[in-house]
Amino acid sequence: MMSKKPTSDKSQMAGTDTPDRANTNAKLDSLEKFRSDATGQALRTNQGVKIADNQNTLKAGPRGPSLLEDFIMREKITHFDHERIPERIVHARGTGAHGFFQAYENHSTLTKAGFLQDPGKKTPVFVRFSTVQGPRGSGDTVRDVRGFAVKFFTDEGNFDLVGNNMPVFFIQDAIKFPDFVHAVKPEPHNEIPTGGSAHDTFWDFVSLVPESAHMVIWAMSDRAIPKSLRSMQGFGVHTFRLINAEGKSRFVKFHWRPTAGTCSLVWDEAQKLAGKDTDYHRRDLWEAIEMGDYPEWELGVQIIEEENEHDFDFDILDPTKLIPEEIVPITPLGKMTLNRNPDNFFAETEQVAFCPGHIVPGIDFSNDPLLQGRLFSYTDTQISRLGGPNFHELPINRPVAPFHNGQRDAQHRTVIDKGRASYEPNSIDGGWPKETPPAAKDGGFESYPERIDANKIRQRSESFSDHFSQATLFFNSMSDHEKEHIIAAYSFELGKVEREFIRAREVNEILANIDLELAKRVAANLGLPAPTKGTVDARKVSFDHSPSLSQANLLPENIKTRKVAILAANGVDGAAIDAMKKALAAEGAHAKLLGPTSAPVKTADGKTLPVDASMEGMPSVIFDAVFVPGGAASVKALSGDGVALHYLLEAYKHLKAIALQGDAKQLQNLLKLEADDGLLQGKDVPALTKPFFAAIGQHRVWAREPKAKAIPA
Ligand code: HDD
Repeated sequence: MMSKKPTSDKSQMAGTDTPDRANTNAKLDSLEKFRSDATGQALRTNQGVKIADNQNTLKAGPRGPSLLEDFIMREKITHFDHERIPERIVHARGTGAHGFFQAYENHSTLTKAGFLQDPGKKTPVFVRFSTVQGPRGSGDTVRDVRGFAVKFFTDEGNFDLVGNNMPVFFIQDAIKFPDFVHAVKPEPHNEIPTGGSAHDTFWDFVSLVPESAHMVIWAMSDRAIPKSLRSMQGFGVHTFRLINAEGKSRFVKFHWRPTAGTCSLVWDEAQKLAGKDTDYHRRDLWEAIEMGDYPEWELGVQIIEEENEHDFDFDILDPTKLIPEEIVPITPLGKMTLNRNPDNFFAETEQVAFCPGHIVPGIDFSNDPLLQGRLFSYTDTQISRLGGPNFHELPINRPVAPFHNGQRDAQHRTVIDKGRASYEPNSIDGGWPKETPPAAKDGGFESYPERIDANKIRQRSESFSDHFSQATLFFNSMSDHEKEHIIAAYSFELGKVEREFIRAREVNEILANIDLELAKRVAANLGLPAPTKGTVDARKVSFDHSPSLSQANLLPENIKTRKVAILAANGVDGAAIDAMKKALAAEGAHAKLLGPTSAPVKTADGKTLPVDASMEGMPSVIFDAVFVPGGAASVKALSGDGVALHYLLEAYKHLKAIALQGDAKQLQNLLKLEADDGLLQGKDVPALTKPFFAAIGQHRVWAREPKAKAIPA
């Protein structure tokens, strides 16, 4: 038998195609294009066979049994049967968007990371926001931490900044993560509650684990019910390192600050939204991008020189601690803009795979024990979630930096690897691909050569032992209304806990160590004896107030993208609607006209106005403010319409700005509502706009809150 002639080594070298291979590759490229647009294309099987009948299974006669032979039906059903992949063990509910990041200036003194050097360069990003506790189909507005994960597709490889909307975490060591997650997830016997932490196992765990105290008070604050994903801050949480071309390392904490300001829903609104619009946050982000209201965040860092590592009252490696901005201000690095919605939720948002271990030269890890554990967990979880180690080949995960290495095969390999040498060193493929030594620019990744001289032990550092000072700092830094919300949230959540000893432990052993007044108020709401002192000695800390932690100090500078409902019925003053719409548009805000039904309304001067929705279709909870124009007949109709009256009462209860023009002032009397800075009457629109917009700019009329409590929910 004649032996087959060996193919020449040269023809197998990466990048050198045989004619056959070039042909196959060209075909694959055009296939990819073909698949992305079905216009004018025939329906086919996955094997490319054209389908003649997509309505009927192959059967033995029109009334006979189905035939196993039907490869078209079997292929379709088999594929369908496997459409779902495991959801993320945490952060299952999420939504994503594309955009770009641009540095403000050259940050080479701080880092050699390429994407932070050139202010003219736009680095593509993909962001996924998420809740933590609930499954994929759970509500958006539940009380929970929000994930804030950003994948930077830099020229030097992918950098994932996988953070949250809170700057600290529940635990200090990754080995506790499964315990924490088991406790916060729905209870194992009945899988209740979906999406929230108001249940025994969560409070059992956190009341036994004082290191969680700081993060839990964040979770009981308004930060856990953000108004929108666009109005959340983001935090890298851990301390990282930035390293410049000279090899100088500095510690940093990453911060994202939204240009839209940081604000939240009120609790009753959040609960109602969970039912009235489960997709509220997802929809808001999607619509903002579609309308061209591109959300923006500034990326900044708090910088700590190596020599200052031990200058604080806490350990900067402890992820349950933040560094107050008043001590270390934020240095802005650049801006991220989200400007494109995904084409396909599954392919992009569901299949995106983040990992804190995805970093680029110029960035490095610290020894935070939570971060160190995360470096393992994320890649590991993708292997079961995305079905194997080739998830980096999925289009949404592929780096823009071209790469070659000796990794081969495994499930779902899509790259057709060329060449014979899948090992290094080699002499067959010219020795390629080869290592790149570290360098100031375009060098290989090099870990910071931190000196470590230690015993191998399982031990929590003594410097991690103060669990309450920063929880107290957070509570002290809140405005009065934020403090009230925190007290209400603890009372609500603990009120759902069945076991009284868990409630009591949280009050006496956690809250009393944060703030005695907080503990007493919550105890009173739960019918528990008031604690008289904490169980641990208060530490002396040098810092006990940080105004930058209060959302009262994080308001936006304008009312851009705010949404205003205009309520109208037949006989409405059409000119007032036009004037208000124009005035809002000039500020970049949006108005929707709502009628008693989805049918158009007639203005007093006989024009027909199409409405955007009925009042039930777009409830008050999805708006920032309400405007009711005059027009005697319209106001009369609204006065007798329970939905319209409830609309106004609900907006009032949720502390929103309400402007009543002309005859609409009667509604205020009818509903017996007291005027305040946000409940305004005016003869015409120009008289109303200034105070109305000022009230919208304040986000909520907090001074109204005590009165609004008397309004039925
Ligand atoms: Fe995590 C997902 C954020 C601690 C293990 N985490 C996940 C996501 C975010 C975070 C935003 C969703 C990413 C996406 O949208 O796909 N996680 C954090 C933050 C933490 C943190 C800010 C603490 C500072 N996580 C943490 C620890 C572990 C994990 C300590 C395990 C030891 N996290 C995971 C995970 C997930 C995940 C199980 C689930 C899905 C995934 O990774 O891709 O591996």
